[in-house]
Amino acid sequence: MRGTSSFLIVANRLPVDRVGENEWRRSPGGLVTAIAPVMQRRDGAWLGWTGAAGEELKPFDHDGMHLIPIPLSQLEVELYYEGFSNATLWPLYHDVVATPVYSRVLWDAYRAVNDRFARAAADAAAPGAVVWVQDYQLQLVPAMLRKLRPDLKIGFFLHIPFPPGELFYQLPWRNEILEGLLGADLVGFQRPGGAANFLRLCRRLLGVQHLRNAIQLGDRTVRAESFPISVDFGELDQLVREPRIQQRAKEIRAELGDPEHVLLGVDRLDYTKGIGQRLKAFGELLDDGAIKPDEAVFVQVATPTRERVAEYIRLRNDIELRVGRINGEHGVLGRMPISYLHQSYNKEELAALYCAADVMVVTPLRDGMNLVAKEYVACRHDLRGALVLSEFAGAADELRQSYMVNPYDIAGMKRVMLAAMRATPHELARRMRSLRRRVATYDVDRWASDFLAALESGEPAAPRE
Ligand code: GDG
Repeated sequence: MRGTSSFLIVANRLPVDRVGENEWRRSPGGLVTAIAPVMQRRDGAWLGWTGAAGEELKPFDHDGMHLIPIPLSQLEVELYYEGFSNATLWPLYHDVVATPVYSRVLWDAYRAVNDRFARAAADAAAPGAVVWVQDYQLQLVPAMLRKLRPDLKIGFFLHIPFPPGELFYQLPWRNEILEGLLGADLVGFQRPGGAANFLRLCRRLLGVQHLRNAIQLGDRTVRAESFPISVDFGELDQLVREPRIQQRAKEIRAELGDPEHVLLGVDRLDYTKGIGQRLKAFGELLDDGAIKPDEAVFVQVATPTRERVAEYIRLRNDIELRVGRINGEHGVLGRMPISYLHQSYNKEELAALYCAADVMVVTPLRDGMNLVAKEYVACRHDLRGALVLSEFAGAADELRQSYMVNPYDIAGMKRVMLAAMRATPHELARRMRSLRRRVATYDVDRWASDFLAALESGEPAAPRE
């Protein structure tokens, strides 16, 4: 059977969220924004799960996109999604900052679900179609799909880091994962280091040689390259120029008691994000008297995520204990030094928060890219605001003019946070101007078009400055 779509995205989730019985809203996030126009131009389709277990839906159209739901049972959600994806691969690929779970039951479910995605893609794709598979939940799909449909052009992009051999070797199914990825014509990573790890592991574990970034497999060439993802700079830049957003930013500062310094963290509540480390550093600055409780407020938005996975339940308890201690020790009636919000916000409120923050604190222990850092930069046309950024975020490769920190070094983080708070407007503007130039040039559109151009031409991607 052959389908009719000449461009397919295959991702764990569909790019929509349910808002009513049968009503959908486009999910927030750059990936959809970047890809939607390509979908509309090329008669494209998007395959993915709706997010509800046990739901079987027919394909439907939304917002000019053709959506093909892939069903997952409750048990598959537990084994494939919460299990192998988020309790095995996620910690393994993020420096084992939590201990990965290795279980054959989880692996079997991962393989079965990948197979379902591959079959659905094989059915939907027109002859010679371009298929772009997304992320760590679907690493077996490229090879499974190639077996069913050798006529397709298959790309794969990994949104999270790809680990070095020292860590990847732990995985009992390490060869299967590499073979799965090698089904693609182009395997994309956030950083050059990810591509290098992948090529080296293919050589060591599978014995396939590479010449620069290319592996020759019979008559097929597989390329591995980096394509750092980005944000929709234009959209954010325009949004924050609206008076209602600026007004809201002022209100936020007033609601916080108009402190001299507003520090901000925005993350999914994930153990890779270094939330505990940054709060520890802030708490110690208060303990030391380096900052006075009425001088600074730290706003930490910690969006709920993966709430049924054991490590996330533990993390939430740890963070909330820490926040409680710091606020208990340094708060005064009606004024707390940390404003902790375990909630999700809409795009406008998030943009207003970015505008209200003097210091954006992004301190992951390991992160594929980190879009929050780039969003903050895109929101600061006023050239004020400092970005404190972990050297372990993919974004650190590009955002060289940020205040760089090692999140494991609490003393170093304290020093840099203070320096960011005390920087002169001139210094802030100098850094922010350079950061903005980078994010404006390499936005998410550029990411998608660079990847697709490299996939379709079979040529190496154009070098960046
Ligand atoms: C993975 C990789 C890589 C957060 N809270 C709210 C909200 N967000 C948005 C942010 C940002 C996105 O979620 C988070 O993206 P990150 O890049 O920071 O992190 P991950 O979720 O871990 O993403 C990462 C990314 O994939 C892309 O390849 O950069 O390294 O781990 O856009 O703004 N959005 C809204 N309300 C919230 O409360 N609307």
